[in-house]
Amino acid sequence: MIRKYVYGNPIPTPAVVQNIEAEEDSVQYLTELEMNGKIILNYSMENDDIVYGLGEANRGLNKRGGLYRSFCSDEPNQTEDKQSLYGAHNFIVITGMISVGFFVDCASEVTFDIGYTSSNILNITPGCGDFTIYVIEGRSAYDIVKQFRKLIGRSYIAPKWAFGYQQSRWSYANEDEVREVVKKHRQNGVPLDAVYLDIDYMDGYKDFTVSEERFPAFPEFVKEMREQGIHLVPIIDAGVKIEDGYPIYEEGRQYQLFCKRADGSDFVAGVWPGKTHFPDFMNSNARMWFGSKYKTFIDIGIEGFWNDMNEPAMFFTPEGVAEAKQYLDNFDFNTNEPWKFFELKDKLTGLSNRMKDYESFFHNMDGRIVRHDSVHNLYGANMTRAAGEAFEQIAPDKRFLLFSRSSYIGSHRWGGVWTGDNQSWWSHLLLNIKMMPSLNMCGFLYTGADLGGFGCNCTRDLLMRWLGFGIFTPLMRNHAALGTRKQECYSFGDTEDFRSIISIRYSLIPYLYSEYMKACLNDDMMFKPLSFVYPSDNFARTVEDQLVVGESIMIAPIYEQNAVGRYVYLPEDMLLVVFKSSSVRRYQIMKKGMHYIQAAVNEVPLFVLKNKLLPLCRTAQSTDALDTSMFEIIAFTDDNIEYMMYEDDGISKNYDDPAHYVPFAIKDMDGVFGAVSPKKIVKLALF
Ligand code: MIG
Repeated sequence: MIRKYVYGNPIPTPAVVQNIEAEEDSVQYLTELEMNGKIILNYSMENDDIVYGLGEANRGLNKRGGLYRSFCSDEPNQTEDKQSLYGAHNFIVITGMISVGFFVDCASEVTFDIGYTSSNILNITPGCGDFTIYVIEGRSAYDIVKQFRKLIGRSYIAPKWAFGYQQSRWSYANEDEVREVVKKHRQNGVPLDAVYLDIDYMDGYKDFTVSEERFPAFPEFVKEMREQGIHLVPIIDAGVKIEDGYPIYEEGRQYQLFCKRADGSDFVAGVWPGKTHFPDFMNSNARMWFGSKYKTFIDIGIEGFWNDMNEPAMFFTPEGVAEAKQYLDNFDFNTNEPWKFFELKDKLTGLSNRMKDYESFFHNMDGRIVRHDSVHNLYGANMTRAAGEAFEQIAPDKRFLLFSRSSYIGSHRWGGVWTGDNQSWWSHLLLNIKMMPSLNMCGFLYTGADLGGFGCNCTRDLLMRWLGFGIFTPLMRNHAALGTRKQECYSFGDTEDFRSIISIRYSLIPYLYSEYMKACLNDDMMFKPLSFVYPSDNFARTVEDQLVVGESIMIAPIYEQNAVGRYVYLPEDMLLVVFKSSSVRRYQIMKKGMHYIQAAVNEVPLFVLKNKLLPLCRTAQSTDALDTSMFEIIAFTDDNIEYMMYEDDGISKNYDDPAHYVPFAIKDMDGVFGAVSPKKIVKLALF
């Protein structure tokens, strides 16, 4: 049951697809308070209520005890105290004696004080008086999530090749560096499907251009890479360089498609290209115009993009610099107030992403002029939408890879997200694990983190453990920042262990892709907290570092340095499978309860659920080369069971064809259990 309540005159967002009549009476479950002219929606939590949600947010799976501010932010230093990351996903579910969900559809900032100020008090404070709130009742947290997912519509569906391993770095400087990356993977037998082009492929950081010097024959190069099973994925930044003669700048100016200052002039911010204008993604003409530019790359065979800097991130504005300069000019070095030093420092370090700058430019939302801060959280989402809608025009029957840094619920229908600038820290591997189900709750299914960590120098053991988790995430991309140690898996000496781990991924792709597709098509989650699958198990409710992935497996990733194993809680009997490589494994049936399991740094454990079946194919060097006519089956059962595998060509869009469902079954055939399927079953490991 979903009820809708409207406050003031909300700015439309793309979040919701169902038409629900607004209620006349006051909101259920929440008490309205007012402080400093703002409405606070207040809820009293029970001691053992769990609060799930908030998508891409910091801290645990249970969000209690924290203060979160939905305000899309370029936050490269994601320490535990940070309240805002790149997305604004205002959906939470409270579950305990009763379960209830709230979605605050609000284009400006929203804060969630979830027992931070007072342990049992939840306060939701929208930044303005104009918003819509949806109250969702259901039998359980999972039931509420499923209703919510129907409300916000079917998630974006990635092509199957995007389930391959992907390598990125800021930046591979030219053709030869990219060739080298591909060659080293292939030579070492490490599977690979994509290489990313970060900002330096462009000519002067100008969107939709390619540097002649670095990539002198780009269309031919794209082809050359495709012939080796590699997709090139270029980055697209939000800001458009101000440069006479650059067509995108000229057109944007001519047709008034950039964000404007109060005086009507185009707003200016300093980003990678130097001075830039921001396309007005809140405007449908601007979206159409910017979106059409992706065609330049699509025409030469590019099939995937990542959209960056779309919070939007700004290094500085001319106004900000002028203010700082004035402050410096007036600074009294003879001051006997030494704390003035900190003010001075803040003036300079605070030049980026200043609130004052976000309050100084305007959008033209198809006739309605709005100040940026009132729609801040929709900017990146509408950049994703611009690209997604353009792809539908350019090649209506084809899927593209698309993911964004900034997002809002609603943009999950046009693209995925990556979780931005994490660090090569063990704690960020754990954060990656905890974020996956939260992102799934909010509709973001094609998602993943920078494996190995973006900032800081990665180590061999960290990368290996991180990949040991990353082999399960739809986006499996190793990415690292400029200036950090090389992070490709051949950069740490012997590559054999990396080859083994990444090979496991490829043998899992038919299962992972199938579970991903079913989650997309049924508005479901691919990564679930244990409590969603074992709702009556009280201990399972408290487990945050084990996840159920699809219908057949539970994972318990190892995320501690030097660990040779970990404690795992089993809510029922399960089959432990420790992968040493895609084909070398050891098995152990384990009883419900707490266990210590061992898995060396080059091994990956997973658990097959009772009466479930896991299909594995033979590994390959790229998704193109996967042979899905033959399967090995691992099953944990003493009964007849079935698994429905979703399989399609991975690129076209006729998702609902029943021919895409391939049954696998374990059956009693004259007193002997065996596996049957239209596919060839080459091996059966039945427990
Ligand atoms: O200011 O394009 O999050 O993945 O490598 C940094 C360079 C801009 C931030 C992205 C990161 C990317 C980097 N970008």
